[in-house]
Amino acid sequence: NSKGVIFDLDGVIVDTARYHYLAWRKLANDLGFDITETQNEELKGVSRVASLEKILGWGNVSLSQDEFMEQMAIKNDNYLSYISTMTAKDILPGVSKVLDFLTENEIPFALGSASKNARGILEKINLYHRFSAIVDGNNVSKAKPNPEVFLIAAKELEMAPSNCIVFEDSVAGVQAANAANMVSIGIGEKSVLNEADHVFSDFTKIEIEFIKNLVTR
Ligand code: B16
Ligand code: MG
Repeated sequence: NSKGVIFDLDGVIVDTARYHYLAWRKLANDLGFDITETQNEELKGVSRVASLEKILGWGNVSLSQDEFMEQMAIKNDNYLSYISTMTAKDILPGVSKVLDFLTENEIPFALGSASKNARGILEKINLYHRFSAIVDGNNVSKAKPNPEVFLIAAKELEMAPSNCIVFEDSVAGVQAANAANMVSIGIGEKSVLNEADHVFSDFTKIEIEFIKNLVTR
């Protein structure tokens, strides 16, 4: 088979985006300001370091290098406590059906996430062993919208980038998939993800027939 599929994690397979938001919001509040849902869109798919830089800019707060590292650690601890009880039940509706179809048809799939917590989350939700390759925040040096994460995933799948299909919930991730010359499928709002080749509000809206057409083309 000549096609491969790459999944983002946060906001695509599980709804961890809202826990990232809660943890960042708590950090901002503790520093004396607030962040909005709209600002949060700009944090999706963005690395931990780049997220904190953006947030501090919004709040007009400057931190020493040590304080910066400390705030990142606090945010991550809070995030990890929010997701500590996560199980396979937290896999978003419609996702398992697509993974099962790919497995049954021997279409390899990879993870392409900005998160350094990706492997831990995949273990919690019992999907770790299902992926042919896992590329996460520990494996890349250039954050989305740079295509690096998806290009490494394609290489590990032994697929040409143009034969890869990417599922993404973030603007930065859709841009990364497009820059990698892959088919981009946005999961979320059409008005936000208008650069994607296709957009669905969630996986329950995706017919298996649609996936079949993409991977057998
Ligand atoms: P961590 P994804 C991204 O994951 C999240 O969308 C983003 O909000 C988060 O800041 C980033 O991972 C880094 O996560 O702090 O866990 O390393 O959407 O690319 O799967
Ligand atoms: Mg995401």
